[in-house]
Amino acid sequence: MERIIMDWQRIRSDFPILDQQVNGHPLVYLDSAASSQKPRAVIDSLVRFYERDNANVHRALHELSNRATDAFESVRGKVARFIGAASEDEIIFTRGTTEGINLVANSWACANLKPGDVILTSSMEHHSGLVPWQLAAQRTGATLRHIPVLDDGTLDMDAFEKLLTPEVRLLSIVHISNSLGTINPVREMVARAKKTGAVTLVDAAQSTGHVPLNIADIGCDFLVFSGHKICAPTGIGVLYGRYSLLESMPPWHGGGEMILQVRLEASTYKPPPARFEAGTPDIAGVIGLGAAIDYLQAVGLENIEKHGLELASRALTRLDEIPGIRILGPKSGPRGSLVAFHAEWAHPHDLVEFANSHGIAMRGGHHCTQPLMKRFQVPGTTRASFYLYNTPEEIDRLAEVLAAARKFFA
Ligand code: 7TS
Repeated sequence: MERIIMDWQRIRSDFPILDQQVNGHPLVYLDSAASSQKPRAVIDSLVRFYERDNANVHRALHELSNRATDAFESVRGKVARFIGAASEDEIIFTRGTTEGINLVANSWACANLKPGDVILTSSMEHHSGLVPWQLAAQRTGATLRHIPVLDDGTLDMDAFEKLLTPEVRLLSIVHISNSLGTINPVREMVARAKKTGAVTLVDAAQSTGHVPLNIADIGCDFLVFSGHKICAPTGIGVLYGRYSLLESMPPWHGGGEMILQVRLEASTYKPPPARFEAGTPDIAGVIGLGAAIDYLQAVGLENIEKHGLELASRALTRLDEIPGIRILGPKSGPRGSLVAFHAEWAHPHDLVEFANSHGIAMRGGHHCTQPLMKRFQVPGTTRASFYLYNTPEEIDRLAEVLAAARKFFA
């Protein structure tokens, strides 16, 4: 088989922001799990849109509005193909993962749940996979259950089997943990939950754009992700919903463009996806998302996945050599392209500041997963997260700076 050697340095040079010095050192950006950088192709798509085609969509028949509408709507199909959805009508544009989950919680959950019903999720969810369900449970009288996390950072699948009783109406599960790097077996979990009749939602914020994704393969009813984590602008995200479910759901936000007919007392609504997209959408964001998907697909999701795993494996090996560093999450096998750790000789915030003074960008703290920090009895962690523009040399630089930090703090 022909082996394709990817030129990751060339890919890196597609990202103008990376070519700079920070605190006198070349920037090493290791915070892509929080937000990714943008390639020139995405930045150019925004400039082009605002310089040539900018107008509101779906409203007018003038040339610019037609162009903007065509460009906007063409991305819906592109997203559907990108994630293997059956139809572009199953793609709803949101502000991001958080808004997608809140939409399902406010629309589907509030319309369908009642006292006695159970929402099953896990203890490794991002806060946006916990709080919307807490609010929905408070409003409907439903109960929350959480699948525990084992010491190795994987889900307790025996507990999952026990918690998955017929009362479970919804399973909401993160695909790749933003704090552990664990890849959860979402396909198996969804299949299992469907047997008991539960609706399923997958939080793919950390997996979309990092690994090949296919809705038909996962089999879930809902899937959410954020554009800004996959090289697209901030403020745009996607909720995938199975059409038959979307069709049965009431609107969440009311306003322009989601209606068929408005009377003073009551209104009728358009079918999905328009029903869930009230008001002027983030038109430029959608166009940037389309450019980001084109970019990622040109590099190839399999290549990006392999590169991410290579970087994470290198980081695991190099960090393991530094005394007093405890790595959270799986130590071997497949994992997301991030490594989070606790250094017994420094608080995460001090460590992140030290790294920053050497040009390295990381995140320190609870990463919006407070229950998980409690589970592992750490005040927070330091997290290095990678994407297609990172290189093995940057991992070595991270190890070098962490070794210097140990000398400095210890
Ligand atoms: N779910 C997961 C698994 C996430 O990692 C994040 C963001 C979200 C949901 C929320 O995404 P948003 O785009 O709506 O904010 N995670 C992180 C992070 O790890 N550091 O900053 C944001």
